[in-house]
Amino acid sequence: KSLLVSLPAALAAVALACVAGPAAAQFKERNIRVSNGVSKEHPMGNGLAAMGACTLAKSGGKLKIQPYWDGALGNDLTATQSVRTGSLDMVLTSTAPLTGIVPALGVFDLPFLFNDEKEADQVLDGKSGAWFSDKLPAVGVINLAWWENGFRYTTNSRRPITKAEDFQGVKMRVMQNTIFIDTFKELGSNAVPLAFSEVYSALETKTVDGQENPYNNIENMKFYEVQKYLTLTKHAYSPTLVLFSRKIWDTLSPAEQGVLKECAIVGQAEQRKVNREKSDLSLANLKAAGMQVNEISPEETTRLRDKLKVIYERNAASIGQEALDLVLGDLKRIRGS
Ligand code: TF8
Repeated sequence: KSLLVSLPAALAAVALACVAGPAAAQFKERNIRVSNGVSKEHPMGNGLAAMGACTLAKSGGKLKIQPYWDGALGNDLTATQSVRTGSLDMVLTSTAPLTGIVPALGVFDLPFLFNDEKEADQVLDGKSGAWFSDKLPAVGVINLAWWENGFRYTTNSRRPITKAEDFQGVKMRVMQNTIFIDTFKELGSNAVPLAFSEVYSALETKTVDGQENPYNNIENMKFYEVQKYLTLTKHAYSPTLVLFSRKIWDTLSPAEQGVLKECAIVGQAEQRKVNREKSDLSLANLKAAGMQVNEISPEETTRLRDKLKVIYERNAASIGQEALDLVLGDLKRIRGS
């Protein structure tokens, strides 16, 4: 009896789906909530706007992206934990705060790993990047694409940093990451791990003297208001993960999953483009805001690189030889050396 009753209903649903086109059957009305640690003016906003326009267009207006800013839904690590439990759909986060969950990601925190964005894109968008993304479903997240936080530069309120020794005694805020702590301790600074949302007040109250971040973040968070010196160390490159909750992902239709992956790549192109265009503009704005900016000479950079080679050896075990060999092997091939 029940089968007889439900059969016409099922047929009607199928008929409706056919009449309403694929969108009706394969896309439900969804509002994807995305956590960001930065403010909406940051290029992450451009990436999410492009991604959202794409998901709306490809889902008949049903798949919406809804960004949250300024760490309103948590910092990189706590928001990622919410994504893992399925209480939050998505987070844009640096890899560094996640090395407690996936130690292999620590390879990206090694000082002076990448020389430029081209190398970073080739490694992240190639088989190495895929290898890291493939490790993430096991910890409850899907990496939809690699976006860009960017190359990191050093600010402080004490003195111009022109050589390795100038770090000595400087209290440097670092991300909550053992390799960044190790690196800045090796330089003689007192490394203080803090979540991104706590950095401005720690600088303002002189709890720490300095921090390091891409220009876009230094400007976006107005660190120039509480930091006098900016040194163009370019000492590390932070990738951004676009993490989707696996618990929620597994409830999506193949069409919804496909659109999210496709549109995250559309967002990647826009976010990297704007991130890089704005990076030069941010540096100019930081100078205009009164920061005293200095380069590090090539000789000094070589001294820094040599001094920090020990970080690779000391952290190889925690990163894992396979991750190290993958990325360093990729770079050898890319550089032809
Ligand atoms: C840091 C990171 C953060 C980014 C951002 C929240 O210094 O660079 O700014 O992960 O997305 O904590």
